[in-house]
This record gives sequence, C-alpha cells and structure tokens, in this order.
Amino acid sequence: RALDISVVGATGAVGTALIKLLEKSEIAINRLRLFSSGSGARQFKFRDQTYLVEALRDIGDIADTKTDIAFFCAGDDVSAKWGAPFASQGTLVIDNSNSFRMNPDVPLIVPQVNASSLTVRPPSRIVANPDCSTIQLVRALKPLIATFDIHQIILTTYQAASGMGLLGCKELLNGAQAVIEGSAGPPAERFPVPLAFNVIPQIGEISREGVAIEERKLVQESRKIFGMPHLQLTATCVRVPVKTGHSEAVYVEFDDHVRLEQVRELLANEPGVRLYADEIRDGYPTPRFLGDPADVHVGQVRVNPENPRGLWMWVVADNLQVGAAINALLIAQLAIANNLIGET
Ligand code: 11C
Repeated sequence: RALDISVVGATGAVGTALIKLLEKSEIAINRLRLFSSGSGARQFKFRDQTYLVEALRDIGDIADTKTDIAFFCAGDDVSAKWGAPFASQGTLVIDNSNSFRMNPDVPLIVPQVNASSLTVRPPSRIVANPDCSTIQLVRALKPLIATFDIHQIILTTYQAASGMGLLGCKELLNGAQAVIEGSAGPPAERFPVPLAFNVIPQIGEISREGVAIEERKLVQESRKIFGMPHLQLTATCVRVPVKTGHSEAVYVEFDDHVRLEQVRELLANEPGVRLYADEIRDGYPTPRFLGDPADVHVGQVRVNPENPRGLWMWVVADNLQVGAAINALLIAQLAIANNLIGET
C-alpha cells in the first residue's frame, strides 16, 4: 500500500538529499509531510505535487503527526524533543541524529552490515541511522571483520564541512573567499576555528579524557553495529576544508599475517564497495572527484611493510548520501520489506 511519510528537517542538507532520493525511489507514497525546525513556509515539488513545509512549532495536537514513517534529519535537539512524541503515535521514526543511537531499545542499522538487527518492530519505534563517519567505516570493514580476527583498528578521519550542514558549507566558502581577497575573514561559528585553508583536529566537544564526541561515536557505534562490545578501535577526527565527502585512513591490525590478495578480493566482492585495485593504474578515491555517491570507495589497500599483520586502506564516501540520506532510505526499505510499518 502507499505510505504516509514525513521528513523532519526538510530544508537542511540531509533533508533535501533525502527528499530527492524518496522522489526517485520505488516507495509508493500516499501523503508527504515536510517539517522544519525553522519558520517553514518553503515549498517543494515532489512527484508533480507541491508541498508546503510546516513549522514544527505550529504542531498543535501530536496525534496529527501520525504517518507510517518519519525521517528525522534536523539534528540532536530536534530529535531529542520530537522523536519520541512522533514515535508514540505509531510512526516508525528513522532518526539521523545522535540522540538515540546507544539506547538499547533503538536498533542502530547499516542495512549492508547488520540488517539482521531489524527483523522485529523496535519497542521504541525508533531506528537510528549511525554517524556518517561510522557508516562508511563499517561498510568497508564488514568483509574483513567477517573473515579475520582483528587485533585493533586505528583511524584518522578527514571530514568535510557539510557534516555541519548547509551553514558549515557556507562558512567554509565565505571564509575561503575572504582569505583569497586578502582579509582575515569572519570569525568561526560552526567550527572551533576558521576552516578555510585550515585543518582542525576537533569534531564535537572534547571530554575530560581528551576524546572528541565524533571520536567516541565512531568507537561506540561500530561496536554496537558489529555486536562486538570489545572491538579495539581508536580514532582521531579531523575537519578539513572539503565541501562534501569524508575520507578515512584506516589501519587494521589482524591477529595473524594478512594476505593482500585475499583482502583485495574480499573488498572487490563486497556489494556497494568500489575497490580501486591498483594505485598506479586505477588511482585512488578523493572526495571532490568521487564516483557513484551510493558506493563506499576504497583505495590504497596495502600491507604495512614493517608488520605483516597490519593493513592500511583509504576509505572515502559521500557523507550526505552514503553517510545519511541513502542509509536512511535503505533502513526504510528494510523496515517495509520486514513488515515493520503500520498498526500490526
Ligand atoms: C560531522 N559526523 O561530520 C558529523 C555530522 O551525529 O549524525 C553528523 C552528526 C551526527 O560533522
């Protein structure tokens, strides 16, 4: 049957990407509702109809929000305030924020990796979409974790400005323009210091132990998705002046010697992973010149010459697509296929 669907955060970077994907998807949609945490009042054309964006603050009766699925793409505060009330109406909430990911009643899903964790209706009626850096990491690691015993994983991320939404992109572009024109540029607002022509080793607040929120998310979310609470993983997360596309330098240390050809074969056969097999002939992925935005792009796969148990790889993906909108849509399709939508 055709579904009623809402998108909360419809005017943001992920919301607009998701609306485009929904429009092209095979999901039959009866009614679309678009909400914004701002003033609303914008219009979207969707499958030949025009929809007006409604302001969340104008919701009178929460029962009026009931749809089959609500995608939340408006950030932590909006999800924390509205996610549970929407879910309490029987709506399946697919939440893109950090508000519910570690809640034991909320499955944290990357359909290519742990679809088996979404076979029954979650008691909370909320399913969480992981952080963008986690999604591309676990999709590249999946065939390796399924095949080998892992000693530890150490990674550094190189994350794009659009991880901070449209305002993050705007701040980068305005800052770059100002520097080119010879001025110091505006003070940083979305980032800890100006990002243009710079590199910032901090994403999110830093704890007393010195770990930034983004670094903690990568560890906790990967452990939950793989169902491996003791997986040894540590990360340094860095913001770079790239508009879209997160990159990760990932070092995997196995328990035993690793054979490069076997790893390459596993990655090449992993659906949704595009392996750049040979750096000299095939090159390597870079965020600005990425191919299919639905793929996780992996290059520079090489064994550490100093340690035959160690392997490096370079993992790049579109943080708004693979890292958010596409994963949310795949979660919806999985929930629909598993009959988790509706009253029964
Ligand atoms: C960034 N990964 O690149 C963050 C954005 O918890 O979904 C995603 C925030 C989240 O800034």
